[in-house]
Amino acid sequence: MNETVARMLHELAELTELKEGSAQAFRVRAYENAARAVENLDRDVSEMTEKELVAVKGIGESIASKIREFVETGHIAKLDELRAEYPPEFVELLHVPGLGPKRVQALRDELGVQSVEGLRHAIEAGALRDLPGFGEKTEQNLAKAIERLGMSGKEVRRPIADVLPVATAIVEGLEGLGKAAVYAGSLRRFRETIGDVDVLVAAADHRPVVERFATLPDIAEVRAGGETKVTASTSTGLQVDLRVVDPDQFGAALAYFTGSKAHNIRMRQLAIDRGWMLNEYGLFDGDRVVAAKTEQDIYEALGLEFVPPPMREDTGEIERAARHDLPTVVELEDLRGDLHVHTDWSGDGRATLEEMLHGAKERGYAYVAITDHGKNLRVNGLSEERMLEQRAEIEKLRERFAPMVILHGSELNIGTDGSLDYDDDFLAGFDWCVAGVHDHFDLPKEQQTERLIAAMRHPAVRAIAHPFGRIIGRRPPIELDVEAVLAAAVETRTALEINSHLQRLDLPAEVARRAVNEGVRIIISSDAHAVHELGNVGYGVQHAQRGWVPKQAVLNAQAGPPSERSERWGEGTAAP
Ligand code: DGT
Ligand code: CA
Ligand code: CA
Repeated sequence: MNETVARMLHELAELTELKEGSAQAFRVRAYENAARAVENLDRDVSEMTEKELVAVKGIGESIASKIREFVETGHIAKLDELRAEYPPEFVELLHVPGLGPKRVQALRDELGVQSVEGLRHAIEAGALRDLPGFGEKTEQNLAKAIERLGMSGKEVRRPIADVLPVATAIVEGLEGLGKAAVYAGSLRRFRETIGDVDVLVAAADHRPVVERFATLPDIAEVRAGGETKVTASTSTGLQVDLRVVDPDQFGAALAYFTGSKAHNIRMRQLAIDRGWMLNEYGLFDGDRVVAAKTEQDIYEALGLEFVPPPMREDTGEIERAARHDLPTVVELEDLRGDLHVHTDWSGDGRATLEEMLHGAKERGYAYVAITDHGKNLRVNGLSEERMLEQRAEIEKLRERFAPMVILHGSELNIGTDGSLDYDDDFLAGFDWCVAGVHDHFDLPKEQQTERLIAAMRHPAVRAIAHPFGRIIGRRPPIELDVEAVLAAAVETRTALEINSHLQRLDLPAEVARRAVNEGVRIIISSDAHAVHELGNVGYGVQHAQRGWVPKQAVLNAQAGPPSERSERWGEGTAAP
């Protein structure tokens, strides 16, 4: 329940900002703080009284009563009111880089723009260049942003970070009504963007499932309903398809609705080659059921190795699975440490050093690197002095957390010329540093590439954090000569990160796949700023599977902490 409540509070913040602008900035902040507080609670809000809620730091009386309202009724009247005033297509305008509440309002009031698609038309008609506060340059920038992020067009896809929490809440709301409730489709394959959510429930009796589904807090409207198949949409306009299936046919339905369509077509052809038939009800030889109950049964009956869902895109996995030669992709249990973690020593961290170390220890890690921001990050970087203080603090904690090894490092900022935050002597004092681009995302390709490679050449830089700097659907990737970057990573033995933050998932999967083929080392990091975010590596792992990343290529899947510069990972063994 906490995640759902936090999501509602974030939405309240966003819509309040849209409506009131800076006049109500304190209220916006209050919603944001409360959302954070709820995310970090270790109790479920549904079990807390209003009084207990108010006692939580960051939650005031008015918000506590809204949380109780939501727990009791599944609605927040204030939120419903704001949603009616600002429909989801309109709110999406806020996510166009360069647009804020003020500009969005102006677009609506002056030009009648109601959606990103509407904005695109207005730009094409040249309507923005004479609008006060906009101008020709802004018009061009907005056009470019919309195009690069693929925000408009017939098929609207949403960033996975916006969809996964909703889908998870829906699936949780359906638990206990049958044998299993899961999401399938592109979400289970962990695509970066999602068209719609496909939910499957295995239950003999479909009625209670369909009834419960319609009452879930996230479901706003049921658009088309059959006995076992319902299409609905959420309060933010996301489509959700529900199917209730016979438990004996669950595996067949799961395989079918997980897709991808291209993967399914190949599977069905394999069945036909054997004189069988494959559909969402099972694998059949005439009337005889060959397999239906589990996905494993179906893959096995077709002579295939089981294919992890993120790999089901028909990019070679069928052939490899038929030869029983799929690469053994990294799994969550393989991770032995986390090499990119923040604390409240830099201003954006929300947990203390000790809390983060506890969290790492509880995950059973053999090692963890504390990598707070380098001093050039103006808002919250650490001076040399503070870094040394932190190092002394870590020294004191080492024994307590043994045998977990604590590395002291930093997330360095790569300057436009590839320079780093501290002088070489100081940098040499760290155990492990990652370095990332945090500004000047618009440099031309050549300069951006040189910048990254220059940083890789520095001996203190052991990995490049979130190499493309993208925020999925919000900020396009920086332009890089991928081939040159991968070659430099091999040459300098610098690892490339898969940042697990759901909005980043950076390296992109297709680049990760190329990287491991070249022998580049990968780290899968949480980039956690709070204890619960250490668990985000679960996302990073699924994303890595989409990039066919094998365990051996992952530096933090190795037993001990990285001590020296690592070998090219594939040396002496065949590439996956
Ligand atoms: P999305 O929603 O665009 O992000 O992507 P998916 O993959 O979730 O696509 P969706 O929701 O249209 O369909 C869910 C799954 O159902 C899809 O991955 C495979 C299966 N499916 C849908 N249409 C077809 C079809 O025409 N043929 C086959 N073989 N499978 C299909
Ligand atoms: Ca879908
Ligand atoms: Ca669908």
